[in-house]
Amino acid sequence: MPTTATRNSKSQAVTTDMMSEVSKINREPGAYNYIGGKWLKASSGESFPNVNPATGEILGQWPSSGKKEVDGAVAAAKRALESWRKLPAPKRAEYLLKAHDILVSRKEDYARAMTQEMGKVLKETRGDVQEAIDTALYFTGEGRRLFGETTTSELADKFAMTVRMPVGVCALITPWNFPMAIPSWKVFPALICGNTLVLKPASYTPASATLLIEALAEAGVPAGVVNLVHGGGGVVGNALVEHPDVRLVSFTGSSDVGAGIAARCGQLFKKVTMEMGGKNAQIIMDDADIDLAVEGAVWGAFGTTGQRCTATSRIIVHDGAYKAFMDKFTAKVGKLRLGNGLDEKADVGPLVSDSQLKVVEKYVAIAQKEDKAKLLAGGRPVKSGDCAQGFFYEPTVFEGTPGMRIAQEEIFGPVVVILRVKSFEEAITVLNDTKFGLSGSVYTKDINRVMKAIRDMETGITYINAPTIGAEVHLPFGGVKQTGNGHREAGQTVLEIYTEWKSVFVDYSGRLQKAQIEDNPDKK
Ligand code: UN1
Repeated sequence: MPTTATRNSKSQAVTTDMMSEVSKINREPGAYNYIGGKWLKASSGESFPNVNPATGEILGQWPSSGKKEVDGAVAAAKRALESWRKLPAPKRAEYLLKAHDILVSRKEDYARAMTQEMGKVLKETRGDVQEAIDTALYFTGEGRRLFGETTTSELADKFAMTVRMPVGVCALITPWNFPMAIPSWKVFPALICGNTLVLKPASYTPASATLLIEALAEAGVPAGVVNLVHGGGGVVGNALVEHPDVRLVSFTGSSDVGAGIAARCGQLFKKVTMEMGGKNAQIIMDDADIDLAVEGAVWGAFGTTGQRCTATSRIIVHDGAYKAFMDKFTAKVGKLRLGNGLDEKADVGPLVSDSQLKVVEKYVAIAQKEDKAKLLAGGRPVKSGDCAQGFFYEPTVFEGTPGMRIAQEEIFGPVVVILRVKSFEEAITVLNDTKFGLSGSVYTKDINRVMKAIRDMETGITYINAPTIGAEVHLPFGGVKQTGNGHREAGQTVLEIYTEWKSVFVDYSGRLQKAQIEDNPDKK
């Protein structure tokens, strides 16, 4: 997942206040925190710029918040909790449905704004908004489910059931690569379950999260239920984690940051969910449909400029498919068009920032000097023509071996490594040879291999004849090993995150019955 990095501010060119074009809120300039139902600036008066990674333009100034804003937001969320948790879930769902309708009606405007601040191409930011729309609708429906269970009691005249309770005030810390979808995965289920929340979005993509929160504010969600605080992870994120009234922290981001948050939440006895790194692989067997596998590999590796936690960063090719696959794959990679994501002709946008570009440069240097991998395509930043001012890097392909650093460490950029194998068994072993376990894919027509892949891949998501990216919101999302800490977002499984179970016993015998101590009295 994305690393937290310092924003590059070398190219401080034209200022275009992008939010004034897309937002429907009439606000003071820079008042993008949403606390207790009010749009506010940071009390320090300080701000940070939002930079378009394709052009270097500054798109706006965002509040650099501190502990004061966090305290205000958590206090507002705590105050709002009493009435929000008691509002029947179908009523809570009505707000979600209104927010859904707003997102549908503004999808195109929001996607354009998101491409400007994040860089990925328009068809992908449209998909990002669509993922938020799908999530809103799915959890609207959940308002009339939120099922518990009824069961029998071991004692006579006693009824037993389970009910779901909200957890309380939730702190949601989200990344820049899916700047609306990932906040929506957390915000909508948290709300439908009766929690109140404070969202801290990545500082590379403050507008996308703000537009999502605007939709909820406009839908009439009561003041304090949803709060938004912008600023750095070191200040705002930490203050949220430390705050005694925050009961749950849900984090998506880099493994380094996640490990620190998880450890601290452990000490503080907070519920904590993590979604972090991936080193996802696509296997291409000798019986695969090669054209399909090529198309999938290009999309999986270079979609979102490789900046997905589900991105394909290793391609495991069987000897029998090697020549046919490699010829077509490298040819197709060479034809990918880099450009500003607003240009419908661009296939691949820039990296999100100069520091992310530097991470890619660092790994390409490691691949060549330390790993001694063979460079097959790309390998250079692009600093000319339409790409002159942005953070662009050529789609890059190496051939290497499983132990190399580029085959083990998450790069989060347009770099993929080819690993050649001799058998299906070896392919699965190589796929599993990583500390991560998010997503994996196999291209084959052999049903026995398909079933073995489903059984043996150590991943939270497995694709058959499809790339490693493309999860849908009604199925669990997350991974095994160091990708996470055992939770799953999306689908029904996310309810396990945003609710606590309560077991309820109703004794209608009119006398004291002692579980485990007395037998059913009728059988005495
Ligand atoms: C991510 O990579 O951080 O499955 C999220 C996918 C998208 C979500 C990706 N639906 O690729």
